[in-house]
Amino acid sequence: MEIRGAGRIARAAAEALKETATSSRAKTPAQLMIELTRSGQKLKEARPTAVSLPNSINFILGGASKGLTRSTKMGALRKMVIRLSDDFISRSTNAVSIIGEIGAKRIVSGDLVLTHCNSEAVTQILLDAKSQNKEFQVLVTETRPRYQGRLTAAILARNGVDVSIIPDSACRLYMHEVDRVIVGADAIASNGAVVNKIGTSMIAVVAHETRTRFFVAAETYKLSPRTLLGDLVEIEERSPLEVVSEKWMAENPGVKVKNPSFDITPPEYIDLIITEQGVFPPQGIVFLMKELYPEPLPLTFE
Ligand code: RI2
Repeated sequence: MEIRGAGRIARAAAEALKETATSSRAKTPAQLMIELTRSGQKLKEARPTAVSLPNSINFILGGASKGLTRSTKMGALRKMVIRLSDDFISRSTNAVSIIGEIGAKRIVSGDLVLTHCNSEAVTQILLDAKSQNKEFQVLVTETRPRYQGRLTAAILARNGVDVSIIPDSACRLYMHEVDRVIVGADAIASNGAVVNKIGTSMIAVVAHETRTRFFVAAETYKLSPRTLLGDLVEIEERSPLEVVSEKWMAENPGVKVKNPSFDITPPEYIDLIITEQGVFPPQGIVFLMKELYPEPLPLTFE
């Protein structure tokens, strides 16, 4: 949790593979590929829900194994992995900027926008809108149990945005005043369902009730191609100590504590998914997924 946000996690994984390639003592390209695959596997296990993580690793290692021939020398393989990692990182930061540009068009002066948790893509949209001199207000949920909403609120306030934090449970009370909700995504399934920080789906239901627009801002490496094969996105279950203290648990041994980190918002609660490739209704996301991941399944994702 020192590195949070699905985009940042993916870029950190790319940096880690670059580091493996640079510092490896492998003697042959085959040994280096084994080492990189092990690193990739370990990285993938770090956060099971954010699909940006395996997508980043598959982009780099898939690219390296495609470019590898019998005559490839160690130095060339190292360079290839470094180049692919840098390529992923720059595509990722570029995607966030494009999402900012596209998404800002949907913010108008006078808006009250609600967001949940801390998403780089959402923050970029709000900061772009602010830099276009649009005057709007933002409500940010606390995002229990780890309060990442405070990070979002602090960034927005530092940049002159009129922002208030509200308890997660106050969403329904304010929703009738909200013009649009914008949240990020950790994974998007082939049916357009969005996996994001716990509480997102509850906000979506409340927005649906008041006919408030509900947007998702996500780079395309948040699309989960495995869901085309019928796989489900695993929901990370985190420590109970994020919810209650060790002392409280010891004093109340009969109480179990559950702490899922993400939930799933079905496509019917989502108006638009804003990506760096354009805006899509959730029902159209499957076509984008097939275009971006055209290779025969399931070999690509092993
Ligand atoms: P960006 C975060 O998860 C939040 O759920 C956020 O909405 C999502 O990743 C996307 O964030 P966590 O890593 O990639 O804080 O837009 O558990 O920054």
